[in-house]
Amino acid sequence: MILPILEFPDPRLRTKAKPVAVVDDSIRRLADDMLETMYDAPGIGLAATQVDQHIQLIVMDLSEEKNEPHVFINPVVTPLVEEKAPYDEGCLSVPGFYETVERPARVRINALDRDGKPFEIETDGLLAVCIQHEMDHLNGKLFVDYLSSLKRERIKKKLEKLHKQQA
Ligand code: QAP
Ligand code: CO
Repeated sequence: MILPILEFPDPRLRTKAKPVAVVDDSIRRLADDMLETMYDAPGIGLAATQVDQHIQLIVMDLSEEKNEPHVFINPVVTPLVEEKAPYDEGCLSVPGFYETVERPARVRINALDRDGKPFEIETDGLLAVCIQHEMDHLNGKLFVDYLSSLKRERIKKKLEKLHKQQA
């Protein structure tokens, strides 16, 4: 089932997600719906916050063929280096806007998979960027928060105008 995606500046995007207590079928069903929603968009990552579900759940697929779905439950992300790397980021909740954001270049990810089994990855590149971007969603933060207030306000006004036209 394709779920509606909240768009900036919707205040619900500022909600802090709660940990998943038990990885059961309802969580797996939500993860599957989020993957379907992400592929349909199309996007490479989606946090539960963006579909108005305020639990610590992220889905991602960075593969060319869009055949490598990944699920991260209760993720913890730890920077491994002080060095920061720039990346031109976008977001399904900020459609049509891309801006450069700098984040720690290498991170460790600890999370549960869709079976509730813990795993650990150390990574850099796009996976490091994407997991940090999605973790921010679970904490109510958006990539536009890293921009100047002038840039953020411009994006907000343009999206608000589009939302009014759609209403
Ligand atoms: C987050 O973003 C991300 O503006 C995932 O019109 C982005 O999937 C992590 C999208 C960049 C790392 C680097 C954005 C689709 C998709 C748009 C996405 C749009 C249509 C964004
Ligand atoms: Co996003």
